[in-house]
Parts: sequence; C-alpha cells; structure tokens
Amino acid sequence: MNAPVMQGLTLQAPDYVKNPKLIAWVAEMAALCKPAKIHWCDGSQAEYDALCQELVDAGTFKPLAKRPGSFLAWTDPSDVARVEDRTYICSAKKEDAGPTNNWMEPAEMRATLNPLFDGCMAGRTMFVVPFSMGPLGSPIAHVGIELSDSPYVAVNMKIMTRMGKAVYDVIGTDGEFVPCVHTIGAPLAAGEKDETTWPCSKTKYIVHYPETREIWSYGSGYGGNALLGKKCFALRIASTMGRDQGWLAEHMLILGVTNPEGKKYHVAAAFPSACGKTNFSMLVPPKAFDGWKVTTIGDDIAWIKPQADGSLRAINPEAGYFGVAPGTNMLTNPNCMLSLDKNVIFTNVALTDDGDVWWEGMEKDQGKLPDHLIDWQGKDWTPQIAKETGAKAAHPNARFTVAATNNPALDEAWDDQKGVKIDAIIFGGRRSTTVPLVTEARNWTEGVYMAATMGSETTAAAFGAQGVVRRDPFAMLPFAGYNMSDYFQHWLDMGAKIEAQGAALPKIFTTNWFRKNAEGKFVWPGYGENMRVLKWMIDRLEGQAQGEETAFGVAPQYAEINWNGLDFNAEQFASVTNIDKAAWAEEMKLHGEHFDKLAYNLPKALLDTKAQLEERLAA
Ligand code: SAT
Ligand code: MN
Repeated sequence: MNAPVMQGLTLQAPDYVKNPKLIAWVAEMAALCKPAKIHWCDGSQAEYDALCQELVDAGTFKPLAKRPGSFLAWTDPSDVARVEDRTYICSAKKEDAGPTNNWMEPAEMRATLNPLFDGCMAGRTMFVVPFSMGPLGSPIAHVGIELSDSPYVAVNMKIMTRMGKAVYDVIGTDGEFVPCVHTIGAPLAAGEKDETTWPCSKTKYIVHYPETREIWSYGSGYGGNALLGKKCFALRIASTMGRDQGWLAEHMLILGVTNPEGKKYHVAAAFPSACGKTNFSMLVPPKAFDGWKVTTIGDDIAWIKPQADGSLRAINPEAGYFGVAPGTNMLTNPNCMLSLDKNVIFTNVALTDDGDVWWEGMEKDQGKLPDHLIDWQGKDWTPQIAKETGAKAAHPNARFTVAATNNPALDEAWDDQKGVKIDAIIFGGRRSTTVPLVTEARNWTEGVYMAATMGSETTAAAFGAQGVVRRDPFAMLPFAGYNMSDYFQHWLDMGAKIEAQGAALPKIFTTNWFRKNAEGKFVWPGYGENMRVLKWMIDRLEGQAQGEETAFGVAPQYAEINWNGLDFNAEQFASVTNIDKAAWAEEMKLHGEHFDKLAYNLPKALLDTKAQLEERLAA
C-alpha cells in the first residue's frame, strides 16, 4: 500500500504487510504524530547494523573496542528508570484499575495525550516494529506492533523480542495485535536536529487501556517505559488478557534444573525488579553439586497457560535480557558475564580508557578499581573522586541488553512453542529481617497468601526512595494491569479449577536471600549457593525431605540441606530461618493494613488464611 498519509509522507507499507486494520492504524498514527519518515522494520541483521551505525553517527552509541558488536549509551540523567507515578491503567471503571494503579478516565486521558502526540515525531523517523512475545506461532504467544521515534528502541526490541517480517505472517489479513505507540516527546522544529544524544521530555505518560489493549508511552526512552513489549504489554496488558482468557502473565524467571540422574524440573520464580532474577535464572551450582545443571528459559517474565491435562506450561515471552549491570561479576553470575562479551547494548555503565565498559562490582574480578573512567554522566571518575563524593561510575540501574542466545546456560527448550511444565513456583522478597530463608506453602491458598503479602525493600529499578519496605504482591505491584484483589482471586480460581480436574498443582515456596545480621551484613551467601535451597525444594517435590511445620509454612530442617563445601553452621542457619514472634506480630499488622487498602473485592480466603496464621503465631 502506498497511500499518502499527509503532505510529503506516504505510507509505503511493504507488500508482506497484508492486514488492512494494521495499515489503517499506522496511517492514523502517522497522521497524528507527523514523522518525517516511516521505516517498516524487517528485523534483519543488515537493518540492525544500519540503525546502530545511525546511533553511532548521532553520538547516542559509542562502539566498544573491547567487545565486538557492542555499544554504550548514556541517557539523560532524568531518564534512568521506570516512572511508576507517571504510569496509568485507564480502564473504563476506576475499580478495575484498583488502588495500586494510577487511573484516569479513558476519554480524559485521550484528551490529555492527543495534543501531546500531535506532531510529537516531527523531524524524526517513525519505526514500525513488529514483534512476537513468545515463540512465533506458539499458542501461548501474542504479537504486537510498536510505533516509535527512537532508533534505540528499535534495536533494543530486535534483541528483546522476536522482531521482524515473520510477525506479519502470524497477523495475516485479520489477526489480532496489540498496538503500542511510543515517542520520546520533545518534538523538533523544521530542519532542527536533536540537540542532546538522549532526547526525552520532562512530561512523561506511560498509559495502558486494558479494554482496547492499547499502550501509549510519551516522553521517556528508558527500557521499562519505552520497550513496550516488556512491562507494558507482557505484564500489564497481558495480565488483563490472562484474567479474561484464563491464564497468567507473571514477573517471573523460568529455569530448568536437572539432577545427576538426568531428571529435569522447571521452576518459575517471582522477585521484584533488581532482586536477582537474572542471577537465579543463570545459577551455577556449587562444586558439591556435581552433576546438577541449571538452565535458563527466561529471566524476567513468564506467561503460564493451563493445559487440558491440568498442567501449567510456561513460555518466556522475551528473547533477550535487559538486566542490571552493577553487582554482576564472575562470582555473582558467571554465565551472565560470559554472555556479555559480544553483541551487547550497554546503557548507563562507565567507559574505560581502553574502550571497554565498567560497573561497580567488576573490581571483584579485576582485583582492583580502575585508575580512571568516564562515568555514566560523561564525567571523569577515579577511585579518589568516588571516595570523596560517593559518585558511582555506573548508574545503579545501569542495564545490558543481550540476546538469550548469548547465554551459555540457555535451556534447549527456551524457544519451544509448547513451553515447559512448571513444577514449582517461588516468591521472594528483599527483606533484612522477619521473613525466613525458605518455606513451603501448605496448599495453593496459603501460597497465594504468601505471595499476596510479600514485602520488599525498594531498588533503583524505579524512581523514588530506595531501601524502604513496601508490599509488592507477587512482585507485580508496578505491573498488574487490573485490580490487585481481582488478580488474587484469579490466582485462587486458577488453582481451584486445576484441583477440581484432579491434577496436581505446582508447589509454592517463598524465599528471602537477604536477611541481615546485627552488623548489617547479609548472612546467607546467596548466588550459586541458592542451589542448596533449590535442591531442598526438589526433595520436597520428590517426597524426600520431611521439613518442619512453622507458623509460616513448612521449613527445612538444618540436616535436610546439603552443606558440602559451605561453612554454614546450625546457628547461622537459625539466624536466617527463625521466626521472631515480636517481628511477626508487627508484620501481621502490616498485612492487615495492606489488606485494608485492598478491601474492595479482597478474597475472603485470604482473610481466613491470615486468621489461621495469627492463630499459629499465638500458639
Ligand atoms: O525497567 S524495566 O522494566 O525494564 C526492568 C525492571 O524494572 O524489571
Ligand atoms: Mn523485571
């Protein structure tokens, strides 16, 4: 199709785009956003290379001499994380967004956004980015089209999703797609060029219309705000699709774990942003676990659909990792470090004098701090400056974008259309106190309760104060696309339906790797050592560990954990597993306040579970 959209701008849709609704929508958006040009992405390597070169020419990307095919981008200092207070769920009814989401009446939001989007792409190219969330053609996958005026978004989407021509075959002439519109804002006057290498707008809106399944994002170029396949589609919009269609879209990694006899299990695990999902999904078992293997299916998002036989099968809707760089090194995540040697986009890490990247935590591998760097804001950095000013070389939320296929621990089924069968689900928060290392829920409802009341200390992945405990149910607080209490009910309903079928549900566990001692130091060594906890979970699946009843689920006995090769005595174990009754009395008050806020439609089963927990604590 070659229809004129407006003066000087023609649509020129490639002939393999055969969906009239899609073409009409692109034309409508082009007429609104008024780009200088439209580029229909085909997802080819040649296209990726050309766009990266454009980003180099514009000064947005610095090629990295030490890492082939890799680039470094520095954002505007105001555009480094998700903006939760600018993120909206615009459902027709306010109650459907619920008390944990910002809401505006859809018509009012459209009236707010329309003038902002009018001409927002002036002087820039509008990229049409076709992408599949999940293996192409999988019954668990869904597709979207993102329109964006950011070439950074186009190249990141190429790594993070199955992006390209083939998506149009899935859409065909009348298939569904989720329409996503993104602009960095800051429109250009005629003939003007972007003045900064990371243009963005002070005004930001990340908007979802669940009923019409649309996403509109204005003013930010940062990953979670701009790569609309990720949090906006794969969690916020997809969770509402899951509610309506009977499946789950979750903020979960998916891993495979194979024992020395070759038996394989699949585990999905929810942790809040920047709490170690990527590390856990790529875990290298300690030496004492010779013959055990952990493989990655996904590091951030899981789409889980119940099958006819009552099993739950999951896919990773993404095709790459947008992970936190600081803290990553050969001790914390060797598989990740090995996947970062080529074809990586780094954002907001520091630049070394010899053209490599650096972030806090790398000194552990290198044995010392570098003498000199250019920090993520383009300023000189030395150990002396860091000492005097506390300046970080890399932003704490600095990220790498890398294809899953770079991961040496990639699971062979990662791209399987059928997904993998989930045997266990983990919910983990970041808590210095109170919550024990690991417990198993006695039943599905208790598991939903544990997930619904999860607390976590905030991290740099979102704007705002860090280190304060907030309730982050299911690690979905910023990502649930509908009323949180309805979301709890959906989980309960899914479990009840599977149980009514007579099928076995996955076991649910909670973990907390982050308990601290009186000196403020982490007690549990974490990282690869988490394998010891994972092994106990598998023993529970196999009926090989008896565990111990506690007020808060079934916990491991000290002797049930394999301690080979780790010096961790019973006293230390007690300090990460004990249930402090006074702390729990306080915790239960917080659960109560949390439930008060979610009172509308809160499932009664959760209040009953709370009462049982209180009784057990009082006993
Ligand atoms: O900021 S992102 O949404 O891209 C990553 C995260 O917060 O988990
Ligand atoms: Mn995440």
